[in-house]
Amino acid sequence: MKLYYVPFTRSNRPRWLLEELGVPYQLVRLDPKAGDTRSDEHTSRHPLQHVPVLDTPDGSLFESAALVLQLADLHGKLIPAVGTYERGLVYQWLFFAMTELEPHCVTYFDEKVKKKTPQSELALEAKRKVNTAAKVVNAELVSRQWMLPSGFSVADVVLGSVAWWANRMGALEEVPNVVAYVERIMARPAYQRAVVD
Ligand SMILES: N[C@@H](CCC(=O)N[C@@H](CS)C(=O)NCC(=O)O)C(=O)O
Repeated sequence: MKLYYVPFTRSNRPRWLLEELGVPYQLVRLDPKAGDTRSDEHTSRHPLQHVPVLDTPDGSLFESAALVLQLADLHGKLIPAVGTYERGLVYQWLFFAMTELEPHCVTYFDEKVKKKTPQSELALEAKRKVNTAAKVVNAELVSRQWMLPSGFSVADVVLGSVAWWANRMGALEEVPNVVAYVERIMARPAYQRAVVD
C-alpha cells in the first residue's frame, strides 16, 4: 500500500489506521507549498488535487473515510461484520463526523485561523454548530470510552480525528467527555506513530 500524504491533514486518518492495523505501508510525502499536489501526476490520482490518496493493488482511491473503511475491510480488523448493528453504527458515526461535524470545523478554521476573525458572525455560528454536534458525541461517551459498545474501531479513527481538530482549534465548549476522548486518542501508540512527522 502506498499513501500520498501531507502531515497534519486528513491524510493522518488512513495513516493512523495503518498503524493501528500494524500493516506495512509506504508513505509518499507531498509538499503543497512546493506544488506537489498540483502536479499532473497527482491530479491524475486526485482530480481535486487533495490528499489522502491510497494506492491499493487493485487501483487508487481517495476520500479519507472511504480509505479507512476499505483498509479495515481488507484486513478484517477494527470493523464489525457487514450487516451487523455495529456495522450500522460505524456508518452512522462516519457520516455524522463527515457531514454534521467536519463542515462546521472547516468554516471555523477558515474564519479563525485563515482569516483571523474568530469573532465574525460566521465563526460564532460555526462554533455553535460544532458544539451542537459535539454534544451528541458527548452524550454517547457518558457510558463508554469509544463510539462502539464493543470498543475501539474505524468509527473512532474518523470521528476522533475530527474531534481532535475541533479541540485543537479551541472550538469545543462544555463537552468534557469529548475532550477526554481526544486525550484517549492522543495516548494511543498507533496515533502517536502516525503524527510523529
Ligand atoms: N473529503 C476529503 C477532503 C480532502 C482534503 O480537503 N484534503 C486537504 C488536506 S486536509 C488537501 O488535500 N488540500 C489541498 C492541499 O493540501 O494542497 C477527504 O476527507 O479526504
